[in-house]
Amino acid sequence: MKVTKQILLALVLSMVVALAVQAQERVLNIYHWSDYVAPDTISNFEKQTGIKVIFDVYDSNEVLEAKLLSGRSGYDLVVPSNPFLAKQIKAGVYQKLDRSQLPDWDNLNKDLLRTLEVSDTGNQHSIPYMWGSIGIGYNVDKVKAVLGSQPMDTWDVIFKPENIKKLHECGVAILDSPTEIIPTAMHYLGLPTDSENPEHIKQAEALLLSIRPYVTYFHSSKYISDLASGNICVAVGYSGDIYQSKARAEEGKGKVRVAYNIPQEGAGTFFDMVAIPNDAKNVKEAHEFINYLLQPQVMADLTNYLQFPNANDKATPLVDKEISSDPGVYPPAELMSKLYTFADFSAKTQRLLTRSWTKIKSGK
Ligand code: N2P
Repeated sequence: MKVTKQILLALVLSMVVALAVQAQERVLNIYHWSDYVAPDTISNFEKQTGIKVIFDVYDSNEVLEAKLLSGRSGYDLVVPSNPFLAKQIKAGVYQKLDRSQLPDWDNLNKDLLRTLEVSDTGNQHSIPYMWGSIGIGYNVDKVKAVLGSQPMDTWDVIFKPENIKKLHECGVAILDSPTEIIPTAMHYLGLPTDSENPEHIKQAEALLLSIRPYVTYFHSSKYISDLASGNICVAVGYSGDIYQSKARAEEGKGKVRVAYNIPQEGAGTFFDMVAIPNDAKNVKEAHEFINYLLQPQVMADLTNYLQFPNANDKATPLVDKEISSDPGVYPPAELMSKLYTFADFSAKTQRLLTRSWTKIKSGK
């Protein structure tokens, strides 16, 4: 009898301790793009707040969307690109942000916020994280050896079979992203990039099929290291990711020289948006993280490391001059006017794009 009492007491005590620890430990589950934070972004937040961050990554909107629509994602914070955000808001995936928990909201650029209302009316569910373009990254020396004097600031490099055929010798990667690459092909053909006309999608598909034999692979993150190491010589990729590749190449003894161009015909831009799913468990912690992202120094550090522009006005003076004056990162007005955003396609068009993409990838 005595022993049982002692055991019972010990059990109760250990339960109390466990509960106390649990009550103390605040956590935040983030699902974010790969290669999209600076080395100390998360650890600094943890140090400042005592919140433990569980950080998982994806490299495509499609992967994130599948998780979100499957019901319980288990995440407190996610970062879709704006057309996907729009669709997911309509599907009821996100909760409204509580601005009273975001005292630094005013640091955001008001013009950009207005523009982003096309995806999120009143900016009620999201804040912009970073943005960028989809252009051409390349290995300066290898490409010159293969293409000679062919200029690299044009989509002809990719979409003219005679060019890409030569580049195939040293390796070509293209983003595995139907909603971004099919409109890029439509734009090259002079078609509206938000067209839902199946004929237009067919034409883009035909163009992509014509270059398919010369594409080494479709993938949305592998090209960063492959371009840096010289495994491939061209990548149609996200601007900042190509700059990260360039930085990695420079660290690796500087043998590979990587450059990035926004083609002069224009290019697509994406805006990645931070939002809180409806079923998030740690909503207060999610708001704390969003407000942390609104700090000018945090955002400037991110841009300085990742070389994606941000939407925080107060961060701009803190961005390295070398980066803010680079036309591939911050496009000058003339180039800016040729950039377009990707459309929020209807479910029907989305299905057409997915079907088309499967054909393109398999080359049939
Ligand atoms: C980070 C890529 C983020 C840009 N690796 C794509 N939206």
